[in-house]
Amino acid sequence: MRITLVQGDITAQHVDAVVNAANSSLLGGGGVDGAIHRRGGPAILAECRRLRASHYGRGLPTGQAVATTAGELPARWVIHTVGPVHSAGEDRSELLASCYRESLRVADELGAASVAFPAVSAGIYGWPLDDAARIAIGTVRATPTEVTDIRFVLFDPDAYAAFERAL
Ligand code: AR6
Repeated sequence: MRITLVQGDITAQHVDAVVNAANSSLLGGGGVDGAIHRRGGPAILAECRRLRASHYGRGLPTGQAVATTAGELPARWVIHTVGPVHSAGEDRSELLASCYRESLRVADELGAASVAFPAVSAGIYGWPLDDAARIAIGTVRATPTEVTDIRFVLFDPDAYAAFERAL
């Protein structure tokens, strides 16, 4: 498995699957989620709605992952995962680790060889960057998977620097 860091926009990545830092509703939001739905077009949301109606009536639980089409993105699939909101009073790092493990499990089910991850929970959900990066890199390294190309796509220089330190 090769892990690479890229500074840029995850929606532009030519990989088999891009991971979306979604919320439980699966119906879109800001940050990465907003960008993926904007650039991927309505097919993604349509499939998310079907998933809500069939399997996830109460929403996708935190720490889990599920795949849809990637619509008009260069990728084939979007793997939606729901990171935990950071809490100063409670250690939720196991849930954040679960996002990476479950996304890789779904990628294996799909047969995806290359996967791009954003810094899940490190934006609107308030996770401190260094901690988020350490959990992301540590979990991916420790997870057995058939995925051979893992790309962390960091939007800004601070996030890139945090992932570089963690790597
Ligand atoms: N490509 C790569 N990284 C990005 C992009 C992009 N296009 N846009 C933002 N980032 P966030 P979260 C970075 O907030 O913290 C949504 O409303 C961003 O700078 O997207 O898990 C969902 O619907 C940050 O480092 O995800 C949820 O409600 C990282 O991606 C909630 O936000 C994650 O930031 C999820 O919050």
